[in-house]
Parts: sequence; C-alpha cells; structure tokens
Amino acid sequence: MKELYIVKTPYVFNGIDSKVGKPLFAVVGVPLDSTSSFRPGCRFAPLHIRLASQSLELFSLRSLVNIEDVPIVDLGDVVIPHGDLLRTLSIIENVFSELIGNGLRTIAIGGEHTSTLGIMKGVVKALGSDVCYLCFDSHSDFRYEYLGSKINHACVNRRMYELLGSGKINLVGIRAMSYEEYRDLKSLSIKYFTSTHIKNLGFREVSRNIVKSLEGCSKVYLSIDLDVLDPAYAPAVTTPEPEGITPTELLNILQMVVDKRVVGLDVVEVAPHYEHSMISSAVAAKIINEVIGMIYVSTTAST
Ligand SMILES: [Mn+2]
Repeated sequence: MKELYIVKTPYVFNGIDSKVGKPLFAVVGVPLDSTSSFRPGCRFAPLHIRLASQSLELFSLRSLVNIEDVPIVDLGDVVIPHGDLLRTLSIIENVFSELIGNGLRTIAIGGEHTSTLGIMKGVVKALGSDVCYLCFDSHSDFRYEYLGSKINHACVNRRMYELLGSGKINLVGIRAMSYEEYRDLKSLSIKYFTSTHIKNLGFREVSRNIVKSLEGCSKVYLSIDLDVLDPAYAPAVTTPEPEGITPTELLNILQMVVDKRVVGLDVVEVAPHYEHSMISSAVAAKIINEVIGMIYVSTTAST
C-alpha cells in the first residue's frame, strides 16, 4: 500500500542509500502542514532537513556507530492531500502501520506535530497499544480542544493519552501550557519534566527519572518537537518558545534513555523559511542520525 502514498524526493537522507542488507530503518517525510496556528511552512521541512543532512559527518562520536554502515532506506515523502486532515491522518496511519508491521523502525521527518497522531495509530495497529510515548516538546500540546478542533498540533498529546493511557505518556522539556492543561496534566497524573527541571537538576537526574518511568515499557515511540530546543539553537520552528534546552542537553538525555525498544522516531515542527542559516534543519538532521546510532548500538549489543 505504501507505494501508492509515498513519492520520491530530490534528496535522500544523508545523501546515501544504504547498500547494507535488509533495512532496519525507514526514513519517511511527512510534510503535513494543515493546522499550524502561528507560523506555517513545515511542509518544507523534509526537503530542508534532507538537504542539511548532506553536509553531516556520518560517524557518531556518541554511539561510535558509522551511520553509513547502518541499513537505512529513505522511501520518500507521504503524499498529503492538503486540506483533508482526516484522510491525511488515515494515509499516514496506513503507511506507518505497514512499515512498522514489516519490522522496520521508522524515522519520520515532519511536518507538524499532528503527524504523530497518525503515526501512533499506525504503531498501535501494527504492534498493539503496549507502547510508551516519550515526547520532547516545549508545549504540553495537551488541550482537550483548540479553536473548536480536537485534531491539531495543540491537542496531539491529549489524543495520545486517550490512545495509550496516562502511565505511558512522558513529556520532556515542557515550558508552555495553559492553566487548563496544567490542571489536567496534574489530575491525570501525566509524567512531565520541564526545561527548568533539566537546567536545575541536570540531564543525568532527569534521564534517570525518565529511564525509571520507561521501566515497564516493552516498546517506546519517540517524538521530538524541535521547539523543545531554545530558539537560539532552533529558530525555524512554527511556534518558538523561550527558555529551552540546548542540543547537547537533548542529546545527553537521549543517550541515556534511547535503546532498542524505540520502534520509531519523529522530528516535527521545523518551518525552514524562518531562517537563512539552516541551523534548525541541521540540528534536526543531526538529532536523527544520533538517535539512529543510539538505537543501532543497542540493537547490535545483544546480538
Ligand atoms: Mn508540539
């Protein structure tokens, strides 16, 4: 089915198509850009992040993995019928359930955060609902509804809670929410760590807490809204939010919490036209490669 809904793109991620055996990772662009409430434009992120990836070194000093040796295939972009959000989400769900059902770990390049809802429905369809959700974001995205709609970037984590249940939701780097979201996060016992927790407690302490929280999880889905970073490091996002963490803090945490249980990753909300320097796309591409290295080293360690 995926052949019907994926189109080839001008660049492949990292500029290489892996020739090494059966792919373990599938890169898919998801240029969804339908509900952005502030700055639209993240439909262009898959193109720019792939372009920025061409210049990266592919040996990771964190995981000591040479990404060139990892079996990765870049399939292209999901075809988005802009303006028809429900059909779009159902296409995303079908594409990702097929890929994940075939044993691939998916790397989704968003697109707005709403993409994650379609992807997670695909994950649940393929693997069942015994999946924990680990989300790095500046916003809690936990509104019950926003501007009269229940399906948009501001409600995505609320829908995730409804899909998976409270014990499986972990939000990290949060620093922007409405009073109602705060009240609901507390009353529903959703685990969250703010950017101030990370700054004050340090990445090790927060990572230990995340590891503990993921202890009972057999599978983990990882969603990274790039606005979790401070706008100084990632200015080209749809909704920049001050007081964020650094790329090093993010990668340090990921290095302590990512292992082979991670079945998929997305990096969302980059809107590349709000910068001229390409730094947001570059850091997004770097994060993707580092996470691939972390998962890969964990996969190979036990075999
Ligand atoms: Mn978000």
